[in-house]
Amino acid sequence: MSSGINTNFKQYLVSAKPKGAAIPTGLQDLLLAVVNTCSTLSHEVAQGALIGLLGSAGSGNVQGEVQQKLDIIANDQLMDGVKGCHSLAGLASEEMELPVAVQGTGDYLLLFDPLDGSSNIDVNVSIGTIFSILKKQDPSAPLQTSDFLLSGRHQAAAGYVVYGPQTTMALTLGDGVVMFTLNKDTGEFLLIKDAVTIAPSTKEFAINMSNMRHWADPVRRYIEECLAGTTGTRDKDFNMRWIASMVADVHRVLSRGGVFMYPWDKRDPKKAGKLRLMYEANPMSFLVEQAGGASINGTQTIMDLQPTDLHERVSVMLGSKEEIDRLKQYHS
Ligand code: P6P
Repeated sequence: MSSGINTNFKQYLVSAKPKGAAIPTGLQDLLLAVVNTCSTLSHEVAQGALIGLLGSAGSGNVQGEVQQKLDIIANDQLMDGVKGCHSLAGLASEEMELPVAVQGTGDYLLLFDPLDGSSNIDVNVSIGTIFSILKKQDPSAPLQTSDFLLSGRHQAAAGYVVYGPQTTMALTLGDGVVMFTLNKDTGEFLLIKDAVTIAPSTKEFAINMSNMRHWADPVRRYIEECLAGTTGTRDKDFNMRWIASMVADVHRVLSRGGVFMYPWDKRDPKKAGKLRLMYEANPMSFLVEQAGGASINGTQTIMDLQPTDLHERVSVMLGSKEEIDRLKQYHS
């Protein structure tokens, strides 16, 4: 079956041939389990207060952030949803300090931010699930935390599900980007775009401007030039967006181009940034690169970074290639 519009996700997985080869059945099963769980999460997120799911869980995560009730529910449901996947050696989550063995051995490692942007839940702003699937280097060896410390180049698949006016999934298997939207009447994700591309140029940037006084000079220069537009050195005027939900901001970039930035700032002596490499920056970078965009930490390509810690943070600048090339030049 060719992957036409309205193909459902299972039909897509069975028929797609990324890089000319069928998707391994173990990866198909894992992706189906993740996406089916997100279909359930979409319904629960939409019910919110009606089923008592808003507000804080009264606990903190490994990041020191207040956990929302839905953060924990999403984390537990994803763990439960994939526990039967025979190809899944183990998983790691933003919400858990240590990885969890699933089969212990197997071809794949799953990493996820179960509900990114969860501080927006209580104010009804789009949030989402981000996932990254790594190829385990030695499938037969018992799981170790170090197994997860692979660069983004080792991803077999990456994607997100944004819970907004539509529940839409973006997915890459290393051969372009596809998008599906959830038919809430049937619970099926249906293909809506089979070749997502990011325009190389843009007039739109996304950054939290309240941090401006803390930025490094190259970021400040870039944003000041965008703000000045044609009254300064740029040949166009820019618009700004900031949803404060990475999944929603990146979905906009994938949908109509743009630049998304969360750079490190001078308050952070480690020069890391806020966003996490393994289960936020890497999966989003894989999608953006596969759609023809670029993703850097200022000086380096994010997917080339060799992680040293499961929860390490990274400075993120991603989106339309011409703008990311300009930012890289300013950082050189
Ligand atoms: P700020 C959400 O908490 C998140 O991790 C990303 O989804 C989002 O891009 C960023 O933080 C927003 O951060 O500092 O603007 O609230």
